[in-house]
Amino acid sequence: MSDLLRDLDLLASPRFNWSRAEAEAIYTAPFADLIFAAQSVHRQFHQPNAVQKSQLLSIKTGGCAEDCGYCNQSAHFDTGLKASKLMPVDEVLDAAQKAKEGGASRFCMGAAWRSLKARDEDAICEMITGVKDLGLETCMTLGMLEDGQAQKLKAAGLDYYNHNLDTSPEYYEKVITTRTYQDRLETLNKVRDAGINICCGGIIGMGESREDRIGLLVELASLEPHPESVPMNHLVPVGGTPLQNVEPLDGLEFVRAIATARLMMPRSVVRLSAGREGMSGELQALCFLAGAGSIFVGEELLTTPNPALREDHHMFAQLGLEPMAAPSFPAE
Ligand code: SAM
Ligand code: DTB
Ligand code: SF4
Repeated sequence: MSDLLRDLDLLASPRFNWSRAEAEAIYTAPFADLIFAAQSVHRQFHQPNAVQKSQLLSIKTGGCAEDCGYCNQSAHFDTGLKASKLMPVDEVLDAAQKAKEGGASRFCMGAAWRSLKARDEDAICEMITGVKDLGLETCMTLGMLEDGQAQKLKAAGLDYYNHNLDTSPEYYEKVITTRTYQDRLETLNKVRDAGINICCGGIIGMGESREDRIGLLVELASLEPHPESVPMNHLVPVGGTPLQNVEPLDGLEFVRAIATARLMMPRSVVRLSAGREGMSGELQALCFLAGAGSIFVGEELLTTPNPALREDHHMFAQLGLEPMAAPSFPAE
């Protein structure tokens, strides 16, 4: 067993100075050693049989100025998606109410924007306050933020801001050319400074190398403090995007990435995010064993399909999982 995996007490204290060699030693460990260590650390800080449920809504769909090579919503690619304007606040609140009735405890609203414009701030803040008043946690993902905008979102009641690093710095420029890694880090700093919880993760299965996956995990674990929420998305291949025909990834690579995230960021909630529609129940069970503590529920993610509620209900029953009422982030 790798020395790094042997000392479970050491692994339980958050570190922000992981080297790629250390991350690689964890990621490539014998599978049973990796899962044993991930489960052991998971059980110190998280409920082993509870999974938090979030629901997504695309509040502004398509026509995005960015060229993210995986995305259904970029105006640079012809994916056949119909673009629409920002949704009216009352429709967003109706959808949030339904998400709550379906068992979600957090409502995540996503806009296909490069950045949040001043003219949309008031409507976005009304959505946040309205969703919060329904008794749901709130999450927004709106692209880059200018100085002062994060404070406005916080004042409206925003709990989480999602802004992903997506992949390693080297692979990033092969997938996205219209913004930089540094742009992402700057927005994350603004969110952190405003006192909003950070939801930051990436996408696995975009044709990146194992080293890129490890590079992403090192970048995420270098954020200090660690992101409270770390979404691990499996690429949902979308016709018309540059990544539509990417070679499918072995499912165990995804499980290794989740387990390594769990071990490098022990107190964060690691989220089994996009891509569940293409996964077997067994693969999802391995992701939970590896330390995933949260999923998206509802038949749609932002623009692509997600398993039906009844399928997830069945999976929870099979695995003896309970929905987590209030997601937790253990104090340092
Ligand atoms: N426009 C904002 C941004 O990029 O930050 C917010 C919305 S964007 C759709 C949110 C995240 O969804 C992306 O950062 C990416 O990680 C994920 N995502 C988008 N398309 C995906 C796909 N086809 N498969 C997996 N994840 C995807
Ligand atoms: C995240 O990391 N995954 C979610 C959420 N943050 C916004 C989005 C997944 C999108 C999957 C592709 C789609 O449905 O358009
Ligand atoms: Fe736009 Fe976000 Fe899609 Fe990139 S991931 S094209 S920024 S909606």
